[in-house]
Amino acid sequence: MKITAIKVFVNSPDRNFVTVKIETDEGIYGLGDATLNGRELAVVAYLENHIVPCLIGKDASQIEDTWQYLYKGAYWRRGPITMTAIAGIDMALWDIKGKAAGLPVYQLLGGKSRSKIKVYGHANGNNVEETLDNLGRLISEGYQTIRLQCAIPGLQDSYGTLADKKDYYALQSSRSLPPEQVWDTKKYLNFIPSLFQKARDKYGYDMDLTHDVHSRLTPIEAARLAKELEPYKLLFLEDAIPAENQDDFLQIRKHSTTPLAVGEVFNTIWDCKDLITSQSIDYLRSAATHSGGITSMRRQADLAALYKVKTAPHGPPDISPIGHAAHAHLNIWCPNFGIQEFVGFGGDQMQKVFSHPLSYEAGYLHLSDLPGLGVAFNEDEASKYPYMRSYLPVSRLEDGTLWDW
Ligand code: KDG
Ligand code: MG
Repeated sequence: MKITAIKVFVNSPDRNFVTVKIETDEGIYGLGDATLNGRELAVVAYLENHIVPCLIGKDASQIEDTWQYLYKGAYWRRGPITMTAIAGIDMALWDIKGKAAGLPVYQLLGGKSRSKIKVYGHANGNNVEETLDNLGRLISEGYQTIRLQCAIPGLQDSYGTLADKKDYYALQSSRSLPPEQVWDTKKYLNFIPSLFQKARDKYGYDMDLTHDVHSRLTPIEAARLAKELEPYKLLFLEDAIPAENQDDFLQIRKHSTTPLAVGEVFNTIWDCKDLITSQSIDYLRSAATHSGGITSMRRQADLAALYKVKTAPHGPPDISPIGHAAHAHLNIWCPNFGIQEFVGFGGDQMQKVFSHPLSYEAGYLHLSDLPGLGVAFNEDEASKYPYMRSYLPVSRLEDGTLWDW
């Protein structure tokens, strides 16, 4: 089966998505997600100028060889632009293989390890009361695991809160230049443990809780937070520090038994290799879309399994329904799957552009048995929503120093 054309779409139904469509001489086509929030057009250019010309006429069934060709063959390995572009191609090839076989992708991975996919939802608020109300609402919707974020008193626009936006799909997509937010570590560290204490006081210990630090602490500050959160028994503390120095996670470990999760900005197995083999993390949060696709995620999951690390794929709104479907197939298969982040299926525009194989019920996602990844992409509908320039925010300390957002 030969690749005859590769089309790259960049559209903005509710928010920007980059969609790869690979067509073959047998009439089967595959879809992949190559969305990199805030840097979408760099991936489009990489795909159109550097990848597409090399793949026309190639055998669409050679997924592994194509992955190696694009990874090793570039000489310039790794990085978010390259690995997101590779992910778009890789997912589309898995989609084609599934459709050609008449099987869902999870069957090609080895079949099901479970019947449904446990998810965690997000409870946010502009104050403690609002966050706890949202936590109560999610519990009543069946969620058994919930991420808690709250605006930090004295800091406007704290990460994870919705501010005046109606949902997550409307967040983080500023049409102007990057918005600037103010960060203060002392205010944050003095506040977060009390949020968790109030959550446990009000709702008890039956549900699991998580929290996303978004990489803003130093190792010793993160150790302090992890230690102070111990009484509230988190499922995990996410991105307590940046993972540029993988050894830094051992600092946190030395001081606390709060489980640690990291990985949403990882691009390859090399970004998590030392974290896994030193057993300094508990959950790996790489995303198929940013981490080289299904081929690469499967390898990361297998390495993690050897060291009792579970997978918890990144599931933000800036991954398209194709990327979420790729996670669902991986999650259903993966023996060491932990939990999937889930913030809903998006708004009306998205629902018209993409149809997906997932449904939510009482804390779990269910995956249909459609062949391939099971996603359809409506090109005519997508063309109604052209790309719109969009940036993630940046953070500064109160004196103006640029900080990690
Ligand atoms: O594009 C950045 C977002 O995907 C990220 O901020 C979301 O941290 C995030 C999460 O855990 O979902
Ligand atoms: Mg995160």
